Amino acid sequence: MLRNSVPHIVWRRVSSQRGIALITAVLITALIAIIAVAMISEQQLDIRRTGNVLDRAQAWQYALGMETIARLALRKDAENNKTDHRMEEWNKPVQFPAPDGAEGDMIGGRIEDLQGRFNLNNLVDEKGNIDTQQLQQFKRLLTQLDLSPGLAERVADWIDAGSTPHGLDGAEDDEYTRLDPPYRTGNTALASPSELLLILSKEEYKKLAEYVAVLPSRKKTKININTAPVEVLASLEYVSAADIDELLRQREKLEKQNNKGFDKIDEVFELPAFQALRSQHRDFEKYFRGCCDVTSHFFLVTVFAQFDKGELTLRSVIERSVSKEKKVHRVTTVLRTQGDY
Ligand SMILES: [Ca+2]
Ligand SMILES: [Ca+2]
Repeated sequence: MLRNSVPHIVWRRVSSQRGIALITAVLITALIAIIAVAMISEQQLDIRRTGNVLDRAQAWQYALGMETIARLALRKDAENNKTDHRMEEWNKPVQFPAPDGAEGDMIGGRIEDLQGRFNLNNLVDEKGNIDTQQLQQFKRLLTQLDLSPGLAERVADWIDAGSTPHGLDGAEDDEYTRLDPPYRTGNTALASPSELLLILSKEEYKKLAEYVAVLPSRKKTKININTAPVEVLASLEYVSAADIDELLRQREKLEKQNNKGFDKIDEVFELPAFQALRSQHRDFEKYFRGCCDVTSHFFLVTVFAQFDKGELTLRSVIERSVSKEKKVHRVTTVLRTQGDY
């Protein structure tokens, strides 16, 4: 009996060991499979991520290329003529399929004249003091847009060097440091109109944004009467709504019949309404010549680029200047942002 039972016990032990080995093998296989699946998923994510980064990099290069094309167009324009108006080539938006891109990949852009807008940095002079004439003009623009004229004082206080609130509606550090989170006024020129979000409400900013610019110029910049919208033109001093209507009618006539704008400021004074203004107000002509022009030096280039899953919007402020010898036109990018201008 004893002799016979020994192989049986050995066989049972061997059989149970084989069972454990089998389960272990199955477990290891399952584990390897899980790890392999996890590795493949991670790898696919990496490939996707890298693809997105490459698509975005490609879109960025396209956008920079478009910005360069815009700069060249602006330089060519300056070499060809001395005025800037809405019928010119640079004012036509462009859009075309991305070269070497897949279906749906595209690139587009447009150039806007920033001197058709009110320059917020004009509110303060080179010494850091508020320019009251510009402040009044900004108040009139705000009124045109159904916004409180008092906002002008808040913006001027943000830019001016002083720390005493201007007028009844001004605001300096005292007000902003009480906010949560607290912050302080810039007390210097604005770098972008989106800084207004620290001073105004979102709704106020949205209403105002397309009518204002922030130009990096030490000198007071002028408004281009060939490109400015009615709201900006109506913010000028002395003029009535009827005067601006007459100016705009003449501008439209020049655009439609002659494919151009005003060649000189003098042409405006030939309009009956402006002849009357000149005889009614002794300072009018000097004032108008001092703040209006028919040419521009600052432009906003907005580029949209889409390359597969990478897409972006690039906004660049371009300054166009002429060398002292008045021979070389310099066109430089002074600000580049992928957010709001
Ligand atoms: Ca031009
Ligand atoms: Ca201030």
